[in-house]
Amino acid sequence: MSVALTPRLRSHWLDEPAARFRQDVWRGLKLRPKQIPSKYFYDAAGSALFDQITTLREYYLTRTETSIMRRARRAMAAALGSNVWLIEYGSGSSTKTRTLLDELDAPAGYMPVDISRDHLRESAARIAADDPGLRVIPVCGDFTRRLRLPAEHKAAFRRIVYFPGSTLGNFTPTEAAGLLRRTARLVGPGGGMLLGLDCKKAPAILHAAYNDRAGITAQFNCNVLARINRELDADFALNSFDHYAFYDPARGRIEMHLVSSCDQAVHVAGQPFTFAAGEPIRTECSYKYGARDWRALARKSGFRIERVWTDRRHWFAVIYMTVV
Ligand code: AVJ
Repeated sequence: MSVALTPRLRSHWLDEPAARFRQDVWRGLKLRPKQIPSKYFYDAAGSALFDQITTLREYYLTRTETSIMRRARRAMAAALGSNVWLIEYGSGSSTKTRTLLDELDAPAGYMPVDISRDHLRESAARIAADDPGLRVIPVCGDFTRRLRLPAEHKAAFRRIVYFPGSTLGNFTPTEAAGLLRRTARLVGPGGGMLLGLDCKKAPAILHAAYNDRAGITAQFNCNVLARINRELDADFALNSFDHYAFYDPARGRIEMHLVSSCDQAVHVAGQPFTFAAGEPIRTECSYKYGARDWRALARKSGFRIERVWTDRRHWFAVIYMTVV
């Protein structure tokens, strides 16, 4: 379905049916360990909590990436070239994007793709209002699946997928390679990808970033249960699940869990699920990348790395790659 907001701002809502959410939760709670896909964090409340996380002292990711974007925006714009169509995955509130869009030479258009509809609508409208010459086509959809994007970008000289925020970290290495291969096919020869990745670093720093003292990350984690209660007619007792997040240096990933504090039964859309005291639900994996990791990933998926921008401490990297 397309909704005309303004002639320049034609939105596409490729929403998943509510049945898919229920199916994913049922399926995940039957796995051992139990799991809930992390993309379901981002309802309105979850997106607001995530925005709050990005301002936390311990959560260095967003701040670091934003400063890399500010410092390197000229070089990035020069590398990307003129008349590009920018497609953004997981655009959220699009603050970093504006830094880039402002610097690009005569961009052909901007297509933000996000699963969180209200967030997307607001940020797309803001960008369109700020830049009256720019075509903005927001697409509400799930880029973890095969997406059929509206065709407008095909008219552009060059397509660039911007995937900031280390959101790729939520994919397993196999899934990440699959997503990049599909992206390479989407942008085609001469197209490119600008990818923001959180780097491997001392486990204590990573640990702190997912265990903030104010407890916002814990709220963000628990919010997915509140969402399931509300949208899937479930009865999770929110205060009987505890936030637990840790870094596994062998796998190079943060894992977030919600751990049941007692033996209990929960119903989700009529289906019962039992939890033993101490049993976890894994709600997120967040992979961290070293140079070797992103080189291997690019090679596997048909990209050539053109440039890498990073901060002084090498805590975060923004990688520009083109299709070979
Ligand atoms: C949006 C996936 C990059 O993994 O750091 C923040 C989400 N989870 N705090 C991340 C998140 C817990 C975030 N990403």
